[in-house]
Amino acid sequence: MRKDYIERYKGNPILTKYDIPYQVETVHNAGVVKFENRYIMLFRSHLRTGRSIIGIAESSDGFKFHPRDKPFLIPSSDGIFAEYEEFGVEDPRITPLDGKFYITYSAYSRNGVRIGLAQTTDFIHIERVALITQADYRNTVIFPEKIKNQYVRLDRPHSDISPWSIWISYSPDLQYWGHSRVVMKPVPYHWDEMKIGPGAVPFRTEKGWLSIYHGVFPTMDGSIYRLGVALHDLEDPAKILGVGDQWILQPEDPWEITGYVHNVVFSCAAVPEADGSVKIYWGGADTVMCVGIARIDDLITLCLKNSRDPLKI
Ligand code: BMA
Repeated sequence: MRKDYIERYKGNPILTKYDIPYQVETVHNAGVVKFENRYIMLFRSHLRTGRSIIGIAESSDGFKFHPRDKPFLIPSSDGIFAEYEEFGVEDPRITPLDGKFYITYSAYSRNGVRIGLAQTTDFIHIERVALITQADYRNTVIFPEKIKNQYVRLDRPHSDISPWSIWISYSPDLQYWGHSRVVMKPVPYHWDEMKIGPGAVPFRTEKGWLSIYHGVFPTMDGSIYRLGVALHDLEDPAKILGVGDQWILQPEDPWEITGYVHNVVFSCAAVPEADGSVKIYWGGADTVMCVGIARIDDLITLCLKNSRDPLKI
């Protein structure tokens, strides 16, 4: 029998460029978090320059979002951040932690792509904290709790030798990161064989941290971006308890198959709910925002009962 792990919301796409009160060409790859009984979405938009900025929208139910009149984060015009955000800011992820919200984003410049960290307490004011990687990193998610008194993140460095894989690092202060090691690699001739990267900010379950990641498969018609799921040990997230051996979402709706970049579903956010479900948000074809619902237990079962080796290639 056919099994879909994610039930797509019937009203997809939930946010597009036509909803935004200023001129943008896409609305995609958004971070979403709950804040004061609302859902806040920080979404990426391409401008006609080809460079990206980050906008903000709010919702009472997690499905119908209302964008604000102005963008939330645009490339800095000040100091070190200006130097490294010159070509745009992309793919925000939001981590609730220490009574604040930390936002990681890709900062593009003539020096490559690296990760910026910003913080807010109210989603009105935003303050940049630091640039937390060197060049050639994307897809950085910070865990929403300190673990053994350390901040923990997953990220995805680029490499000429190894297929692009998911790594873990630790920090005492969110600025200086180390003790890095690889935790998960793509599998040859598998749906994620070309590269993988962290997607949504991991969330706590009874069985472990659930992490929605993206995996890419190369075809004669370009790459296909899909979503998978992995379960990390609660006390030692470098240890992966299981990786689901199949994707949980692939491009199927017309706005996922066709758009700015075709055949892409790309997630930066998952919001767990009290009823055992999780809302998973993704960008369709780098053009629109979509949402779907999964049962957390189903995702855990997939990781534990139908698993593959996280590191064997
Ligand atoms: C990745 C990033 C994402 C994008 C994806 C598909 O390399 O640029 O922001 O969604 O490609 O184009």
